[in-house]
Amino acid sequence: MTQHTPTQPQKKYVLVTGGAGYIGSHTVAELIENGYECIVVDNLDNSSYESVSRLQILTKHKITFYHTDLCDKEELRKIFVNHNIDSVIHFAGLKAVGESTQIPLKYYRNNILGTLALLELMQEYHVEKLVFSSSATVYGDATRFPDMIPIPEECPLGPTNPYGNTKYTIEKILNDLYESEKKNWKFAILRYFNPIGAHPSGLIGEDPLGIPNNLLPYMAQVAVGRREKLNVFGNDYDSRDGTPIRDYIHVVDLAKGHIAALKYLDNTKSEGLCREWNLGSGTGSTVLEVYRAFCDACGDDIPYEITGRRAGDVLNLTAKPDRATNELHWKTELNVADACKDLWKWTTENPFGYQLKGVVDKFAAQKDDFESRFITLGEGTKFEVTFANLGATIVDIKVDGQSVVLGYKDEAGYLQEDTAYIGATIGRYANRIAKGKYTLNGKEYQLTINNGENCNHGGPSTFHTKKFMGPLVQNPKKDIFTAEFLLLDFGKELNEFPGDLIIHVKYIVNVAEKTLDIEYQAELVNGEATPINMTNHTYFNLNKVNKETFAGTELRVASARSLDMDMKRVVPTGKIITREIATFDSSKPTVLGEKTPDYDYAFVIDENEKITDVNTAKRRKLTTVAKAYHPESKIGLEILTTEPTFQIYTGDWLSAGYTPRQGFAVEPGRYVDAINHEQWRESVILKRGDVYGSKIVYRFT
Ligand code: UPG
Repeated sequence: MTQHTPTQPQKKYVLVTGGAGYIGSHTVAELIENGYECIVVDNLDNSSYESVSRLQILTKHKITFYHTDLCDKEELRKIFVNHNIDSVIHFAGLKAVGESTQIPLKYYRNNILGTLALLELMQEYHVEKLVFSSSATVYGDATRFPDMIPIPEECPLGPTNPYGNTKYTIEKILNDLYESEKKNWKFAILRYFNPIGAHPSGLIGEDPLGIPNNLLPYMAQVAVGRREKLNVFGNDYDSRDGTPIRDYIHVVDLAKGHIAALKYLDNTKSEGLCREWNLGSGTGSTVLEVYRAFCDACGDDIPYEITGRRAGDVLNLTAKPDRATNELHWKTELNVADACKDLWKWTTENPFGYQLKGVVDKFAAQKDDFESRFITLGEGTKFEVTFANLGATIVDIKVDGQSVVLGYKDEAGYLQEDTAYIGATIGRYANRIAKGKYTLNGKEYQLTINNGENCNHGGPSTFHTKKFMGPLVQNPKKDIFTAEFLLLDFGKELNEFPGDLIIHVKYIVNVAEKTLDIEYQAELVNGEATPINMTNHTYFNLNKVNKETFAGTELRVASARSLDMDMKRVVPTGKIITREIATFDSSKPTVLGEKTPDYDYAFVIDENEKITDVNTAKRRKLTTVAKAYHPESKIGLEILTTEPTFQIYTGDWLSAGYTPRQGFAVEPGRYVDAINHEQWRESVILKRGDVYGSKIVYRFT
């Protein structure tokens, strides 16, 4: 007998070609917002993977990415083989009108052949729905007709440049294909008017390479000083102020038009269809009107000069958007002022778009593996830090060109079985949980034992083997770089920790101050509560350039008060004792020798403070907990944290290609095994609706 179980609504997989580009990336954001799953394919010819990386942080969603050229049919085929694609939104193509007149063959080859390969594969793999990114450019100069402004879809077509001809040709191909197999195909052809603006988050926007052709990106570059002045191409047109009229449409509205079209294709009763829709606002604005709106948004009258007409420009391109309103139930909701405001936010927060000076993709596990990047921030400065997606790991820190931490050159190093968690983000639960057991909300959990009789650093669900999404890399101020990683820790596979977590790891690199701030944040999005305790597991050797071990390192700590340990079971007894270690007011530091002293103890900043809050970043001040200095390299390190305890480990069990005492770790965190100690327990239980938070700072001198 067939068993019927209630089925969840099936997610739609949409293949977005050109999804890393301007309109594509905004559409991916809307698709995810509307519950679709996306696969992005892009040759990154005129776009950057950063947009995809940022989209993952923006949407808190994994986006599968292929660095593939549509013209490479066999590579493209892999996507159809690997995924169950339901529909395609096809943006990929070259799009500069002026350039297309210079290199028409490249435009025809790229735009037409790419589309043919895509359609052939869609036919072969029975993917029948396509939304095509066409353009108002297919109408050419609609003012050649007496009554075609605003422009309806019925307006005769007549593109006037090779780029427009490619869009026109693809429309024809789609029509011919539909005519040949009417029942098989559902094609929505969207003719865009002038897309402008950026996502209101300021995280994604238009990032033209070289000198921008279009009005708004050009003005934005003038406003941030990258260009001297705006050239207004002619004020002798027959319009209210003599400058040409265009139908400018906010890119978010435009993106929403694609969702409307996709839903139309999903829901239409027709067996097949091939139909065009204008996506415009229906309102025309002159160049000077847009100029004024942009100056209002940026609070400055940017310089401009009226120059001669630009070849190929026409007086008026305004849409009649009624068909989209009536059939797709879509219309614009934002205006030119909104677009200018959002463009200004994008521009000021990303004056050089996605390309940041001082940020370098060092190497990935293998070419084109964008989930496995090693990204260096502050390249070429006196403080460089390299991060990996794997474990949101600190791969390297260079102070004045000298590496001061342990790390591997590729991912394989980090995935060795005898891992020492080098540089990694530790979670969901850092440090030991006695016998790997805990109870929460009346339920008993047994974790995998991986350390004596205990579970250390979260066991098999540990973060150091997980690929974090992102990073979102920004350069918000001179000398400051940030990299934000995100992990969906939905732990379902092992069921060792309850609930679904969204984990944020944000690194702030200040190259002038030589500081690295680490901010952890976690939010429970499903389930009632979970134990949590995060830290970073960097091993330092401040004298690495001179010696293999850290011997000679002078160490001081904030407090010698330390958790008493049951040394047999390697878990705290619950008592606090004093250990022999130099504190800040000691006359002499503790010098770490070749063999001794060997520490693997947690120290307590203030044993009288009752730590109940799961968010120390919010409630507690940053406190310096340890200071280290090596007289040979003359490099100093100070470690600050909002956490109440810190583990000092002199690396006496170092493994995975390293030998004992090549690096020492200082791991701030909650009380060890707090989940099993009533007096500490509250600080490691994250409940639904609360936010876990903590902060660590590494400051070098
Ligand atoms: N303009 C200037 N100075 C500049 C850039 C543009 O005065 O530096 C004027 C230009 O003359 C035109 C208006 O601004 O009147 C808009 O120009 P632009 O932003 O280049 O857009 P369009 O020429 O209208 O073309 C855009 C797309 C094209 C698309 C078309 C659809 O580039 O691909 O087909 O909009 O309407």
